[in-house]
Amino acid sequence: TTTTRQQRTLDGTWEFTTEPPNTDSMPEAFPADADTVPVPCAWNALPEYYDHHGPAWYRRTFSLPESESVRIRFLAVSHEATVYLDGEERVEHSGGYTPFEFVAEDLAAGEHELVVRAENGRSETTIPLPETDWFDYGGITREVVLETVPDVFVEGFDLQYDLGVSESGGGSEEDGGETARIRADVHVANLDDDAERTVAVTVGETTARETVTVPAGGETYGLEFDVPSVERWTLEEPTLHDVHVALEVDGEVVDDRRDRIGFRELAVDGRDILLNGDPVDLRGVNRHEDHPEWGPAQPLRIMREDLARIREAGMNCIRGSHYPNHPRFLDLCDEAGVLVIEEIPYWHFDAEDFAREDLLERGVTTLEEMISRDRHHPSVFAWSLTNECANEQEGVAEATERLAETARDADDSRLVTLASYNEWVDRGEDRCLAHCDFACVNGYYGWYTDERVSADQWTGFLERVKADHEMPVVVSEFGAGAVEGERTWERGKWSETYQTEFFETVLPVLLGDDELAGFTIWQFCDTRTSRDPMGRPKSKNNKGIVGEYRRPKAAYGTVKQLLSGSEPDTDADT
Ligand code: ADA
Repeated sequence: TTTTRQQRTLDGTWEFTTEPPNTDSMPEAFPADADTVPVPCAWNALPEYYDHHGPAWYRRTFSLPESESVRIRFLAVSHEATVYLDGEERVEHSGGYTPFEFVAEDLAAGEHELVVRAENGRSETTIPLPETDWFDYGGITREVVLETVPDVFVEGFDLQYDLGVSESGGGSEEDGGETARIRADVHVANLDDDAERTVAVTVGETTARETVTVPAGGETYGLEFDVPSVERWTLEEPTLHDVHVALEVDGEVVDDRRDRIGFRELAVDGRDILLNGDPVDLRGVNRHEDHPEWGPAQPLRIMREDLARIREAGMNCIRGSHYPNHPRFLDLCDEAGVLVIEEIPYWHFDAEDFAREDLLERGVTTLEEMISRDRHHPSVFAWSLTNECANEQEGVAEATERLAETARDADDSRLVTLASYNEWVDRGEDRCLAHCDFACVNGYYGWYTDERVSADQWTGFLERVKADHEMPVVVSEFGAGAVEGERTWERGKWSETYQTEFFETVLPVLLGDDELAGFTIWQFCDTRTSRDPMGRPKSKNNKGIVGEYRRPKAAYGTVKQLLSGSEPDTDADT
């Protein structure tokens, strides 16, 4: 992310204790007999702390060779975090899936102490709420990055673009590529007095510069310029362009940040989701960040392997249920040409929850944090606001509208959606989808019903959804639980054989409906549920088409075969 700053991750061994003398403020002295745990890691993935819910304390030191200002960024701490540097509280954060940071000015040379209070207990004011069908892992679950910063530095930047227009009116595919009209908002921080800097933004081979006087405290600068001959990001050719934002003095780069971007356009038209102007058939899966060994703190190898298996099955889309995934996973999706729906953990909120102004404020903040972190990933094509909330209630619709406006204000280049549930969709009572560009609907016919799965249940459901919602429709969840290895002649509930029958019945209906914009299967792998096991064998949500260790279930082969037997009717990726 930078070429100029000294940067290191504070991964490795941290001291750890779940029994501090005082749970609300920093312990005077860290217990001498404190345990140690690895970072990043979820403590509930360790046998000793498998069931620990509540606060826990982390401590480590780091050294600076000379006096410097440092920026310390936490990619994720689950779920609430308070960070102390040398005994002084520096930052508090709520929400286990979005990053936060602080800058410590002019730290002295020598050793410094970092202490983190993490809390995975949930309450009526946390997002998610206490009850979810995924486990409330606690801890420093993603990397902690420490970097030195000069007095004047790039705090961040937001890039937006329009394709096909240039100031001279030129730019077309015939000319060998389109022109991208860039608008870069560069946020520059200044820890000292007014300072002159040249802000330089480079996209691909094109650089725009502006020399400015940055006032104390900082300022945001908007640069607009054209990049000629860009290639679009498509599913088949997911072209990425480097972005480099630098501050220069006398032509020398004194600070910088880097990222990547992909150029593509999203829209909806009738029942279609359009990628670069062409309808795209979404064929995807829901993926939780979970693994028996690591919980949500997944090594790169697992991310790569999951993505490979998903693509191998013929899928082009992932719903990051139900929270922002690790940004590295999104990087992999950018590179692979896989589309992603990103969601905030508004899971099963009822009307009372939506009525709480403090909770809604938190929801707005979480949504803004997710968009700010991920706005440059071309793979992310939709922001999802909620999952199976009380969408039939009026107050819920108003609050959902506020979330939708937040998403559109922050980023109008992507689509907005939410996942509704078959119950109120069936009754025609969903008041929230009206605020979206396309509908996601979760359906559990053939699972949470007494009847076995049948094609009729699904054709009827699709007809009802389409009759009520004049927009593209994605079936965002459907599936059946199967305990790995359970194969039975009678195809009973919880068997791999019933799960196979389920997909053999439902997938042809979904694939055969030309009006459907797509689907995402529930779910990729088996995952740990919350403490209340919801009557689920092994306290897992067993609807994975692969097991918790990613061994294929029979359904994986069935899905792969059904998807390979029918090509998507899209030319979006050509
Ligand atoms: C819901 C929910 C998922 C999961 C699923 C299930 O649709 O959105 O998180 O709990 O049901 O397996 O029942």
